[in-house]
Amino acid sequence: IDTKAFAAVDLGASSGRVMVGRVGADRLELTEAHRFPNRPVRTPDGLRWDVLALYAGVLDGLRAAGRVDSVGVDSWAVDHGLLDADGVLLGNPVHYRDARTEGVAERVWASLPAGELYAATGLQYAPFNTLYQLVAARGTAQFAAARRLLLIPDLLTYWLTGEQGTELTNASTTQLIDPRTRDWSREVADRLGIDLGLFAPLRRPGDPAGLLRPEVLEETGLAGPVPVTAVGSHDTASAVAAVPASGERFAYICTGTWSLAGLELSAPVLTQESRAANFTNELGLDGTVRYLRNIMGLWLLQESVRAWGDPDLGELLLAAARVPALRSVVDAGDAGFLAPGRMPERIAEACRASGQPVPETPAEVTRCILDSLALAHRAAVGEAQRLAGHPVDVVHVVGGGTRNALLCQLTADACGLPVVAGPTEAAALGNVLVQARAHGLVGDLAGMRRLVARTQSLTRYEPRGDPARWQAAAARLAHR
Ligand code: ADP
Ligand code: LRH
Repeated sequence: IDTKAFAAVDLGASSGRVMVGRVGADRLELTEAHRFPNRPVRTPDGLRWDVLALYAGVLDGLRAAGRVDSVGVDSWAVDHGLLDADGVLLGNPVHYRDARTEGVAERVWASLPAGELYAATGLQYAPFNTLYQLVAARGTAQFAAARRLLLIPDLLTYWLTGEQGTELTNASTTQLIDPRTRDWSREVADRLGIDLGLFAPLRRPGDPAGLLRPEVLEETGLAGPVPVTAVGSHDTASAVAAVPASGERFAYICTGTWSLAGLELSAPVLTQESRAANFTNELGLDGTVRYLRNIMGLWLLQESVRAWGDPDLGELLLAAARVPALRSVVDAGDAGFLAPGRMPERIAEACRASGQPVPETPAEVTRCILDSLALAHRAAVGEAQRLAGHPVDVVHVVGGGTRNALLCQLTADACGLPVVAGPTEAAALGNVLVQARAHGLVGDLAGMRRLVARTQSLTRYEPRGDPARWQAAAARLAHR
C-alpha cells in the first residue's frame, strides 16, 4: 500500500513543532518529531519574535523527522519579516502584541473609513492586522530599506528553499485581500499608499514552493530532492481544514493561544451588521471563507500561569472545576487583554469595574477565565449563525484547548450544543492533508475531513445545565 510521509512545520504563538504525518488509503498518523518553545523577546525597540530560534527549531525538527516526501509550513497570521534589496532579513519580525499599532487604525480610517475598509476586505478590526502594522512602520529607516515583505511561514519557506511567495490564506489576514476575488485589493492599497510590489506573487495551498536548499539538506541530514509544498499557511486555515465535520451544519472553535470561533462559508458576509459584530472573513481552502471572531483565548490563562510562576496546569484546572460556576465573567473579546503582563490583576480589575465578585486565588481566576471563554464561544457561535443565516447542530473544538476538558464541557453547556473535541494538533493535520492531496493521496475537503474523523481520537461533550444561566451572565457583562 502506498504510504507517504509529510513534515508539517506548525508554529504557534506558544510553541513550534515539526510533526510527521503518514498518509495512505484510510491511514493518517501523526507523530511529533520535535517541539520547541516560542519565546518572544522584549528589546529596547519593542516586542520581537526570535525568528532565528524558530528557524533553528525547524531545522532540528526536520533532522528528527527523517525521510519525508514533502514539507509544509504554517504559523500564526499577520506578522512578517522585511527583506532588503539583497533578500536579507531586516531585523527581527515585530510581534503582533507590540504597542506600535496603538492609535494607527484611527489614522487609517481618516483616509479610508472603517465601513469601506470592511466592505472591501471583510476583515474584522484588530490593531495588529498587517495593514496597520505597515502604516505604523512608515517613516522608519528599516521600512525605507525594505524591498520585500514575507509573512512568517513564507519567510521560513524562503529560507528553506530560496523561493519567495505569498500564500493566499495567510495573505487574507493582511487586510489587503478582497475576499470576493481572492486577490489583492488594489483599491485599498492605492488609497492607503501601500506598494503591493512589496509582496511576492500569490500562491495557493497545494502549489509547489521549491526544494530544500542543498545547505538545508546537509544540515538536516535529509537526502534530496525534498519538495516544499504550500499549505494553508495560516495555522487557523490548516486547523479548519482538519475539523472532522460532515456536512455543513457545524461551527468550529480553534482553541490555542486564541479562540477562533465561527463557520465555514462559501461566500463572505460583508454587511455593516457583521462589521459591528466584529466578524472576520478570512480565506480557507478550496474557495471557502472562514467567517469567525477572534477571542483572546487561552492567552488569558497562559499569561496568568506565567505570572504565578508556572504551577501545574492539570492541578490548577482540577481546582478551578471545584470553584462555583459563573461568579464573575470578563469580556474575552476585549482588546484590553492583548498586551502581556499583570494578567491576573487585569482580570480582577475588570471584574471589580463591572461590579462582580473579584476572583482572588489562582483557581478562582482560572475559573473566571474558562467561564468567560465559554461565554465568548457561545456569543460567537450564536451570532455567526444569525449573521450568516447558517444554522449548526454541533460545535467542533480543535487545538490545544481540547486537552482542557473543563473548557470543552463549559463550551457545550454555554452553546447548548454538543461539542466534539479533537484533534488537538489540527493545524499540523490540515498542513499534512494539503500536502498529501498535492501528492495524489486523499480527495477533496470533505474527504480529508472523513479521514480525520475515522482516524483521530475525538471526545464528545453533551450540553448540561440550564442555558438561561449563561444568558444571565452575558446580560451582566452587556450592562456593565
Ligand atoms: P498555539 O498553537 O497558539 O501555540 P496550542 O494549540 O498549542 O496553542 O494550545 C496551547 C494551549 O493548550 C495552552 O495555552 C494550554 O492552555 C492548553 N494546553 C496544553 N496542554 C494542556 C494540558 N495538558 N491540559 C490542559 N490544557 C493544555
Ligand atoms: C492563531 C492566529 C489567529 C490570528 C492570530 C494573530 O494562531 O493565527 O488566527 O488572528 O494568530
